[in-house]
Order: sequence, then structure tokens, then C-alpha cells
Amino acid sequence: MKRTILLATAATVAASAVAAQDNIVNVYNWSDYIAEDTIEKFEAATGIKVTYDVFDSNEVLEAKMLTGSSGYDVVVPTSDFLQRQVAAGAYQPLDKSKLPNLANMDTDLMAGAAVYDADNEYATIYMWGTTGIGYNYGEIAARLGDDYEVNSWDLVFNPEIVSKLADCGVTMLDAPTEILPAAMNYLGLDPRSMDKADLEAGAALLEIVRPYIRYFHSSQYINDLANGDICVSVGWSGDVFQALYRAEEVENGVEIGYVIPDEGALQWFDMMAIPVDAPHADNAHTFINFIMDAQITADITNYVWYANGNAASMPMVDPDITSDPGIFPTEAASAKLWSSQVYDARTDRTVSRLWTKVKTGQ
Ligand code: SPD
Repeated sequence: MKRTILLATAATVAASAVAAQDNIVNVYNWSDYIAEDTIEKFEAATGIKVTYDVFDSNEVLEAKMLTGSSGYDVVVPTSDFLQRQVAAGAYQPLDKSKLPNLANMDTDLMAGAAVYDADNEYATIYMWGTTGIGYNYGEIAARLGDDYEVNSWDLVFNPEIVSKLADCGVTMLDAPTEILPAAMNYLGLDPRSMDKADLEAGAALLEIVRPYIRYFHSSQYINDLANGDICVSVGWSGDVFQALYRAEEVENGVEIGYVIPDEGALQWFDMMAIPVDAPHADNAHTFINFIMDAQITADITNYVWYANGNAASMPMVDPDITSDPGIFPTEAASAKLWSSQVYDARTDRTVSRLWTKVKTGQ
């Protein structure tokens, strides 16, 4: 009898140890993209432990999603990449009965995201933003004159202008599906074009300005801009604002601006989704629902300076953010924004080949 009880007790202890071990959620998000206390608050509210890894490139996330068995429960692809990965069977449909906070989401923005994911079946908006230009006022004025107004892609695509900035450091995102279309748009071509000749024309322009580009990287520029180590970055809206506020905090005299150029820019949505083989799908739903809480989303936007898709959060978002046209573009600027094209496999190969050539010269 005693032995039976002991065995039963041992079994119970072992089961709860497994349960405790399993009470986790593995999250893979973009770097610099969450408030400093979001994870702590989630763990305190739910008892679920979070492992949190970061990336700075859709291509890196895509490789993991298409290989499978990533071990991640929640990932954050951009909507065009999401669409391709959904088609490849990489995600599971959301169980909306477990996401009551979906009611907080902005219906217009979710309709925009549904262009890539019909009925928002697989994902919900995390944050959204634009790909524009971050710049250091002082360094630009010193090289182009006090009156030079930064409002055009000329700053990085006109060789006569960008060549004057090379010494203070010009950088671009390592994001071919964003930089090539921006170059095409500058040339008067459709930034959504998948025509090989158009893509080649964009790449040819990039090769011309390549000698003046210090690096292609998608996260390093935040600190480098803030420290005054570079002076111009083609970057993501919130990241540039983070650089701006980091510089203000340390009072190093670096003044940074972000502009959506007059010729237009890419608008994108980053989406929370659950991989098809997520080991903790229930916890993933709990995490996504927690993020969609109005206050939690507002806290994230207030910390990372990205616009969100959560209508209920807006009253709690800092008015400095809601009123900034770099974060919430004006109607006129919105009219010039374009959305990403979902590349087919052939276009994808062309873009990869052109991008390697732009970056390495080969
Ligand atoms: N530091 C967070 C950056 C998030 C950028 N999302 C990428 C969007 C790509 N179109």
C-alpha cells in the first residue's frame, strides 16, 4: 500500500514537473520591437514563461518557417512574406475563440492586412510602419547647406547628392524587397513591378550609388544614427524615432529626423502568427491575445515608436506619437504609400541575384 502511494506521488511530481516545463511560449520577434516590461507583465499575468529571440530580416525568419521545426510558437512576419509562407503551409489558422481582444483591432487596418491573409485567418497586426529616410540634421546642413530640405529620395539615390554624404555615413536596410522597389519608384517605375527589366533598372541605380553606401544592415543603424556615427539611413520609421530619442536621452547634440519622401514610400504591416508545428499553440494564443490588450499595445507603441493596428489602444498612445506625420502619415503622404508585392519564386530568385550583385559588386 505504502509503495503504491509513493509511486503515485512520484508520478504526480513528475507530471507537474513536465507541465511546469511546458508552460512556456517561444516568441521570435523583430529586434527593438517590444516595451521593456511587456514580457515581464505577460509572465506575471499568466504564469507562462517566455523565451524571446529576435531577428532583423524577413528572409531569416522565412528560412526558419519554410524549414519547419523552428520551435517557435509566435513569430512576426511582414504581411507579404506571411502570404507566401501561408501558401507553403507554414502557419496554423488562428483560433479566434481564444482571441477576444481581436475586438480591439482597427477594422480598416485589418482589412488592409487581409489583402495578404484573407479574413485575417492566420495572423493579426502587431505594428505597422513605413520605410523612409532617417537623417542627422547637422551633418546634412554641413554638407548640403542650411536650407537643404530633406523631402526626397534624392538624398540617397541622386549620385551628386549622396556622394557628398559618403564621408559621414550613409546606410541602407539589408532588405532587397524594400530597397529595390524604392529605387524603381525613384526612377518613375512601378515599385510593385515584377518585370525583370524594372528590377534590373532599380539594381543598376543602386550599383551607381553603391560606392557611397557604408553598409547594408537592418538594425545596427539605430545606435549608429543615435551616436552620430552615420548621418543617413534608409530605415524603418519607429527605428529612426528610437535613434532620435536615444540621442536626446544622452544629450549628445545629435538631432535626427525621419521623412517619408515626397515620391512615396513602402507601408508595411508586421503580423503575429503561429507556426503550424508550434509546440505550445495554446500559449501562443494567450500571448497574442495579451499583446492585443489595448493598454499593452499602447505601451509597446509608446516605447518603440511604431504605429499599431489596435484602435482601442489609441487613447493611451502618447499624442507626440499620434500627431507625428512620420509615424502616422498625413492623408497626402498616405496617398503616395505603396504596399509590398508578393514575389513569385522566379522574381524572388531574380531579386536575390540582383541584391547580391548590389551588395558585393559581383
Ligand atoms: N526594429 C523593428 C523593425 C520592424 C520592421 N519590420 C519590418 C518591416 C519590413 N517590411
